[in-house]
Amino acid sequence: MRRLVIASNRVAEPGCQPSGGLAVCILDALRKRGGLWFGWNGEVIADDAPTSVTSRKYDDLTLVTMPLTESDYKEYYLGFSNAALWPVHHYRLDLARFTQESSEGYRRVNDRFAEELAPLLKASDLVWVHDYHLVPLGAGLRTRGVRNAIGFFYHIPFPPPDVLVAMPEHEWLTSALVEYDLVGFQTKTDQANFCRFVCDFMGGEMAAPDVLRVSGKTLMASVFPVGIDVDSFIAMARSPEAAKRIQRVHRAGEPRVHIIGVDRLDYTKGLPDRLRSFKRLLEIYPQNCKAVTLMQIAPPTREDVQAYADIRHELEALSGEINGQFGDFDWTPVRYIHRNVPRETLAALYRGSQIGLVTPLRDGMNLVAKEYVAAQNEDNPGVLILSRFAGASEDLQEALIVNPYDADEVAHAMQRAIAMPREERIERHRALMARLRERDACSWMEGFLRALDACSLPLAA
Ligand code: GDG
Repeated sequence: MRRLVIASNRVAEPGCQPSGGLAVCILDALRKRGGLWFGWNGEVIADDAPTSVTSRKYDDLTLVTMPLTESDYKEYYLGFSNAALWPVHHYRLDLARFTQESSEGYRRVNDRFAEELAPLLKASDLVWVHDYHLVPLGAGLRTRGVRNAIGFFYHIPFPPPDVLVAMPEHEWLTSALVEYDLVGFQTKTDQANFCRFVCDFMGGEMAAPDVLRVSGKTLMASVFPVGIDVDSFIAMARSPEAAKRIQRVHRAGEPRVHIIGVDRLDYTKGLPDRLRSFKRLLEIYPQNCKAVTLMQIAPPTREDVQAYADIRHELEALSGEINGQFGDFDWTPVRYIHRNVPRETLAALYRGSQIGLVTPLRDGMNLVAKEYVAAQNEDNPGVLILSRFAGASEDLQEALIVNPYDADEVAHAMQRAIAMPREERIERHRALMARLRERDACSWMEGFLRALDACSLPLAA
């Protein structure tokens, strides 16, 4: 079996409990195959400090990490990655900030990563690069003579060509992208946007389904929807500790219906729109007053980027407004928690909530939707309300699919979920669970690696 080399912006610590099914799966695969995980260690050091690489071995797994300097952090991470690429890829040109400085920082860090990673590679390694921070890493490895099969996975959406071309660096970025042997996407829409860009703007052509020919090269562009580690989530949600947590939240006299939202506090997640929809629920269906509570968990993220500070203020104002207008001494309509909550608590909160409200304005996949489904009691499951703009909606069609921009539509969906008979909830949940199992975290990983393996030259016997 070929050794697996993973490069991602951040590297998870094998000692600590990884925060997502994805990290668990990557670590698992790396341990099984033996492998190397390369990326930023999360540290930010002074500009004049040496940026040395640290290598640590855990049996067959090697973690190779390096810090970022203050300028790297500002220009590569906060700047180009999170204030330019992230909004553009989520169709938010209005929030994108392009500066010469940040694009240079992005090139510099990717170049440094390529310089450090290239000498660590063996000829037979499979190299898998993750996400928008590291688009040019593959091209950087190629210029350093690396001929291995290199794959790239886009965790976020790939925008339509008309949106992408508004980004000053789009030609450079896409010419780096086609240096990969395999580019993976979450959905057919993302894949189609990419293929359309390559054909209409780069003079490429579709040589076969999923196969592109451009600038004398051939590459695969395929769909691999990310999944979750279903069984570990079920186990967490069914544990006796989870049952105790649910009981604590559902104290006697508390509302009958609990709605839950869990999202990093990011403008792509549609949180203000979600609160406005909840407000509409209380206005259109006043019988829900004192009977329904929305718990929104929104841990802080990228707070040094202005757009994130703005969304926080908007959300605090909106939840205050709703609680002020509708709340009573014995009922708080919105419970807003701006903190990171332990994963086990999340699983319990999902299970104890009759509605999972997942309404991003644009999302690559959205794992919360899948976690909510996995955590439900199959004999009396809750209802998932899911935005049509989350990648997960391509698969999870048995959810109540909504347009998150239409507050009334989402309010009606909440009312429908509140009134939904148990048999219908069970039927929908069963179908959703089957899809979750069909496409879980490990099958995502294995599917991508199989396709990447097929791009490699045969191993010598
Ligand atoms: C990107 C793409 C794509 C959230 N709050 C807490 C917490 N979480 C966990 C959730 C879930 C994860 O974070 C969030 O995953 P999402 O998929 O919803 O969103 P992004 O972070 O934007 O991820 C996305 C994903 O990559 C994978 O490819 O699906 O579209 O944007 O697992 O449970 N976990 C804990 N405390 C919290 O407060 N412990």
